[in-house]
Order: sequence, then structure tokens, then C-alpha cells
Amino acid sequence: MGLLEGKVALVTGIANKNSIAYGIAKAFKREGAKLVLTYANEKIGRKIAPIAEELGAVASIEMDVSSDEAIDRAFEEISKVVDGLDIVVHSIAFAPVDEFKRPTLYTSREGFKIAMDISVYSLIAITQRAIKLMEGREGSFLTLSYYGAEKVVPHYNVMGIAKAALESTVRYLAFDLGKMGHRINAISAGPVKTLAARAISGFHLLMKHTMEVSPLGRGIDIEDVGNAAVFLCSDWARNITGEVLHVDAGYHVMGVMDKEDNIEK
Ligand code: 0WD
Repeated sequence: MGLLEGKVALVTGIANKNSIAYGIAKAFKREGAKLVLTYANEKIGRKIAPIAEELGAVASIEMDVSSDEAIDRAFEEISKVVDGLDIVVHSIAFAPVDEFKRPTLYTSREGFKIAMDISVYSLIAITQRAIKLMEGREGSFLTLSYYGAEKVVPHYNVMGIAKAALESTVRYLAFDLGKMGHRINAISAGPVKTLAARAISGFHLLMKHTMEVSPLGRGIDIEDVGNAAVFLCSDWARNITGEVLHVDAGYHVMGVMDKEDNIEK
């Protein structure tokens, strides 16, 4: 029997088969979860229709998280296709591409607002609606973060600030949700080549560096994130909340990073 047998999972943020959310949805399906997908706009919706079919999703629904009305409409639809929700995956982030091209010092007010709104506030907005569909269940929420929340990663800029806020949001929401018996955690994933990652200058160097200096001497893939997500959203993790789990081949534990030390591998 699968670890998520009988559970209903809402998975946001699949843009294509490289998306981290796709790796998560695939692992959830393997473990027996029933899936509902949401996408940002019509164009992505058309692109992911075959993915929704492949995953046997109950429904695939448009939800642009920049608008409360759009989120309300999406949840109205979601409530029509499932009796309730056990799991919600928030795999959404955005900042205008210019913000990755200039130093953090010159972040624009508008770029800052957009990054925080789409990448952080959306988690709160989605959670507010989702808990209404979790009554009588022990719900589990999951979001995606990155090491740039903790340390300076050149070019990650305002998104690092947003991820720091996102990780803090996870802790504050854990406190509120705990009273209802629900949990919320984050996975801090190592670099994965996705559409969103392409916006970050020098991303390939970041991937190479991570592979060279991480204790395991390798990178990670969306399957790794999917498997960790299954654990965090399953009953095996029923006393884990407010946590940020690193799925990064151990990169975050390193202080001095000299690739020569890894040369034996
Ligand atoms: O190395 C990486 N790729 C890492 C990503 C390492 C660690 C964490 N992450 C995080 C990202 O910051 C994000 O929170 O994982 C999450 C998923 O990102 P991803 O899988 O790397 O990227 P992608 O496949 O592009 O999915 C992100 C999606 C958007 O795709 P595009 O490329 O169209 O921006 O976020 C969604 C959208 O589907 N998104 C929105 N969804 C609803 N409403 C919105 C919006 N307004 N804006 C973006």
C-alpha cells in the first residue's frame, strides 16, 4: 500500500516536466494520492494538459496567485471536484527578471513587492482557503525554498530575501495550523534546472559548484524532492511541522568549500 493511499493532494506550480512540482506530483501518484493540479494561466494550462492526464489528476484548474478573486474562484472549483483536501503543495515563486541582473542594492520597490507577493504571500492566501477543505482531517502543507534564504548566493538577490520570509512564514503558520491539527513544512532543494531557474544569471555555475563541494559530491533531481515530499506529507511525519528539510546532497552543512577536497570522488 502506498504511503499516501486515500489522501487528496492539491499540487500547484507544474509548468512542465522539469518543474519540481511535477517530481512531487509523480511521487504522490506512485504512493496512491488523488491529485488536483493548478496552473498560473491558460497558456501553461494547455501545456500541462497531457501531464494532468498522465498523472490521472481529478482536475486541472487555473489559479493565478496574484489575485485573491482568482484564488477564490479556483477553490470554488476545487471544492466541486473533491470532498476535501489532505495535502497542499505550494511550488510557486516569481520575481521580475531584471531583479536578478542587478545587485540586490538596486532592487526596485515594484520588484520587491512582486517577489514577496507571488513567492510568499501566496502561501498564506492559499492556506486560508485550503483549511476550509481540511475539516476533520490532519492536513499537511509543503512549500519550496532554497539555500539563498540562509546565506548570500550571488544573483539570487530579492528571491533570497523572499525565501527567508517564506521560511519564517512556515514557522508562523505552523503555530496557527497546529491548533487545527494541520502541519506545514518546507523543502530547501538544491539547484535543479527548471524554467524558473533559467532567470537566474550563472545558474549552471551554481549547479556545478554544488555538485563539486557537497558532501555527497553530486546534484539532486526532482525525484529526490518528490520522495522527501512524500515523507513530509505522509502520516510518518505527523509530528514534524515548521521544519525546513534540506534536499541538497548535504551542501548546506559545508563551511569551507574547496572543490579540491572532493577530488577523490
Ligand atoms: O533550482 C531550483 N529550480 C529550485 C527551485 C531550488 C530550490 C527551490 N526552488 C523553488 C522555486 O523557488 C519555486 O518556489 O521551487 C519552486 C518551484 O520552482 P521550479 O520548479 O524551479 O520552477 P518552475 O517549473 O518554473 O515552476 C514555478 C512556477 C511557475 O512557472 P513559470 O516558469 O511559468 O514562472 O510557479 C508558478 C508557475 O507555474 N507561478 C505561478 N503560479 C500561480 N500564479 C505564478 C502565479 N502568479 N507565478 C509563477
